[in-house]
Amino acid sequence: MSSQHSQHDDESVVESQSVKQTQPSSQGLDFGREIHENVWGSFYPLVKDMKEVNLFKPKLTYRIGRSLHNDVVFPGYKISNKHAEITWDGRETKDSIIMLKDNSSNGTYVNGQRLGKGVSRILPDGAEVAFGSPGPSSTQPAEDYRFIFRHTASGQQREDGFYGLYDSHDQLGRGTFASVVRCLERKTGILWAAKMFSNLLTGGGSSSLGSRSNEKMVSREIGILQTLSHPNICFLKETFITEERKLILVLELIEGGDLLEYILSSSGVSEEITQHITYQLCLALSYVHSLGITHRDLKPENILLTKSNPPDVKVADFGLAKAIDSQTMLKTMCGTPAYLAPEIVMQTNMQGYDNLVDSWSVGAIVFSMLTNASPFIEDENQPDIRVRISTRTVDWRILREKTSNPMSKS
Ligand code: PIT
Repeated sequence: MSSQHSQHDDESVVESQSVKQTQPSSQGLDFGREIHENVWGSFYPLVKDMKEVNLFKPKLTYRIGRSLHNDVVFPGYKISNKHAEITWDGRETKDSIIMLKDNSSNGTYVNGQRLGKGVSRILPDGAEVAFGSPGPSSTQPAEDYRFIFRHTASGQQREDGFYGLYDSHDQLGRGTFASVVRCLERKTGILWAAKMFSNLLTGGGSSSLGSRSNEKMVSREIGILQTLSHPNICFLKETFITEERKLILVLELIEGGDLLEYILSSSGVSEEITQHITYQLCLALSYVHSLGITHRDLKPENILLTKSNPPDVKVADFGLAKAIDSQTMLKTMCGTPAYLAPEIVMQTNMQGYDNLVDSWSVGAIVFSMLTNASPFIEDENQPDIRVRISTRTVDWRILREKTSNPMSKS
């Protein structure tokens, strides 16, 4: 166990005698990486300062609960005396099965789903298990008994590469080319976001996706992303290409959702917070522009927010748009690309626009924050998206109505 997880060992998790006897004496083990051959399963806490729980062979069933009669004791007030039971079928093969049984009043949750009192289910490798409540409580942060379960019964360590180094979890978002999932770095216990591309490197046909040159462009772009270091830009930690030639980016985990959700959830953003967000957005843009990088696809969905109040901005999806030509971009767009500058839509090759397109997007985004609406009046019946974007006009009335600036009122 790593030192950062060792502070509250005795209070938070009391393990049975058998656990203590068989636990390897080297407690400086990498978090979750070195799987001891006597361990058939491990619970890795999602909260810092909580100790991991290892389940040792040959004991097949571990009882979990508040009372000291259990093999694993969680002293939380939402934890039942006899909360749950976990059982390994004793097989040392890859297809061995581990069952989790819920005996509790407040619930045992697997990947957010409550099992129900008396109900057992197979516990897969990498599942998130929560005891007592599905997520952290805002009033009782110490009452967070959420873990990632690793099924290690076969004693096999996973290969290196993304799936060897990380456990992937719940989905954070889904786009046209990729989905983003929360993941746990086994070595450190740090949570990250993994953006998994479906076919960016392997797609084929007439589209520009999937060609070798496209792959090169993506790699070059990733190289740029890795050099970016700014508090308002989502940090790219590392990248992987899987055997199926799928691209995975490991990114800073930002848990406050995106700006689109934020605007919609509060039906628009106050001027004060709009100012706060816009300022940070401009800091990020000024930084990347100074490095000769243009985002080109800025929109509220690509602006991630931290959970703080007011939220801080982390711009995401830098540069990947470059790997996809404008034709493909237009084809894959849903609805109206309100934040896209007309010169991007009108251009026929990849040249001819610059950093100003990001400024255009900032304007449209500010408008959306203040009004909870798109800035443009456009012909919804116009089938050609190029004509539609280049002929639309700005609906200033709605901005005048919503903002408090007396100068803007007519
Ligand atoms: C998160 C949460 C989330 C999405 C992302 C990160 C994505 C970040 C990102 C994606 C990119 C890129 C830079 C950052 O180039 O829902 O923590 O393609």
